[in-house]
Amino acid sequence: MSLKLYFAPGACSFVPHCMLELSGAAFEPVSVKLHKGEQRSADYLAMNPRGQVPVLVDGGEVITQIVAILLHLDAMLPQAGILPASGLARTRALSTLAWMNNTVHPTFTHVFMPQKFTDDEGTQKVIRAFAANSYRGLLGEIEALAAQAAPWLTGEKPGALDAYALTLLRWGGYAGIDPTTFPATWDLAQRFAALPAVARAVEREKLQLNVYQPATTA
Ligand SMILES: N[C@@H](CCC(=O)N[C@@H](CS)C(=O)NCC(=O)O)C(=O)O
Repeated sequence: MSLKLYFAPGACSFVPHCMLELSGAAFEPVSVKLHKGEQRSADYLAMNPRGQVPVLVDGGEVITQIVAILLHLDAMLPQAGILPASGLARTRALSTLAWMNNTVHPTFTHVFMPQKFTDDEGTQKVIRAFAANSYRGLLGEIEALAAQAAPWLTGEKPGALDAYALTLLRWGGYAGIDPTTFPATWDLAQRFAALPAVARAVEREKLQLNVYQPATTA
């Protein structure tokens, strides 16, 4: 088994990055600097024409999309506890994972990269403000889930949903949202980041958990 993970510090690739660390599997982490446009280099596009992270390379197979990567890792490394193994617990976890990936995550993309949705700078500002407000509501939904965590979002074992919740809450800081205003999610994120395996991913990505900066008034 040869596994290579292309990740970008602070990006959604943190989710599979943590899962690989939690699993204990050997893998080669490859950092892609999105702010330098490395995802658009000819070599990277030859591997992933969509120019995004994460990419998992398993032997000769290039796998993109967080949900597919997580399901692939979960099948290969069942002891890691990426998702509940079976039954309704698995169905519910997949439902939340899909929602995080197809709703919460793209809402943040409208805050962080409004230029992907319009060339017009004025409209970009409107999109950013509208999406930041929607994003706050979505973090509220995650907060309700975190308030029920026992002790993790999918039960006794830390898994993919905890890593995604941390990532999404952390991104909120860039949308002007103080993570401590979601106390259950903030507590979950801090506990998750403190796990030794996760701490290795945090260290490799040089992540600061709370990136919120209050608006300064002149
Ligand atoms: N649906 C994709 C989303 C991946 C995604 O949005 N990746 C972002 C980082 S969080 C990215 O690579 N952005 C760089 C770009 O679009 O230029 C997945 O689930 O993997």
